[in-house]
Amino acid sequence: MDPMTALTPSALTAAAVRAHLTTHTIGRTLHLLEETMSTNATALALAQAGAEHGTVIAAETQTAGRGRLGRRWFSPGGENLYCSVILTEIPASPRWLSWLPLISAVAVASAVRMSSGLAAVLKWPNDVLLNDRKVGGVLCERSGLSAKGGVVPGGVVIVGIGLNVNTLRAAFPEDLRDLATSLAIEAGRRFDRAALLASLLNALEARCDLYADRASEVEDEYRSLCATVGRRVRVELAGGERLEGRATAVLEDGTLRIAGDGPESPVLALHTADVIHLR
Ligand code: BT5
Repeated sequence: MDPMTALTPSALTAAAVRAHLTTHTIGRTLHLLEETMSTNATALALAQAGAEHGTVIAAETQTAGRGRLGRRWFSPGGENLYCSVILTEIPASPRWLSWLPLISAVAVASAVRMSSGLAAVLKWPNDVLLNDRKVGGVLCERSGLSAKGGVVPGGVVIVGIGLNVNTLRAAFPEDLRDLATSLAIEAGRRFDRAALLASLLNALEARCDLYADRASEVEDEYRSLCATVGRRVRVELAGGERLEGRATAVLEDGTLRIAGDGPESPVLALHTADVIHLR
């Protein structure tokens, strides 16, 4: 049988996800939607209405899936994972807040590795790559409001994860065809999305728990998965300015250190930026 058709794409069901879930909180309340504009927007609204820590919203398709900095996330129906995790109980420390997107990317890469055996790596800050193409992305959004409109410690953080699972090359829009990939494209077979979603949530809870006890272990796991360090990169800075140089380290606050080319060039620590890996 053709491995691409061996597993008929099936709808995500809560029962199928739960069968693989080993978490205590994340995903124990799970809302599966047929369609929404953005699971992050839905999750923010639910969080403000009092949804509990660990609640997960996943959708078969998004009509306005969002990326960082106002960009869009291509979200075709029935093939991939689009999910958002509501976190209300994370410490309000700057270290947690700046590392959470990176920790989440570690969880995605580790779930991909465990489920497929493919060597997922990270591009700073939180792109998940297979063979230099983007297979997943993370968008963390914060709101300082609790159900009653008061500020809660650390507020609410939504961890939004998009992972291309079964989309085939021809189904990507032309502008993404050379930049994006999916597990199916890389592995030559389809994947069970329910098992993958559970594995992703299991990995996220494990990393958050470990971060609470031994933060530097998870930070080092990020560094070991991050393919940006040591690479030559081009950076698009705010205001459209560009810099070329070498990424030398991910620092304690999660920023990326870049040494610009040439003796006069600056050494920068980037908080948010788009980094392009150069050959
Ligand atoms: C991200 O943004 O990578 C974060 C994406 C997070 C999406 C999830 S889906 C569930 C949750 N709900 C939401 O509404 N969002 C989250 P960024 O680093 O800005 O990357 C966006 C860029 O990636 C786009 O400008 C495209 O170039 C590219 N892109 C868009 N869709 C893609 C896809 N499906 N696969 C790979 N690359 C894509």
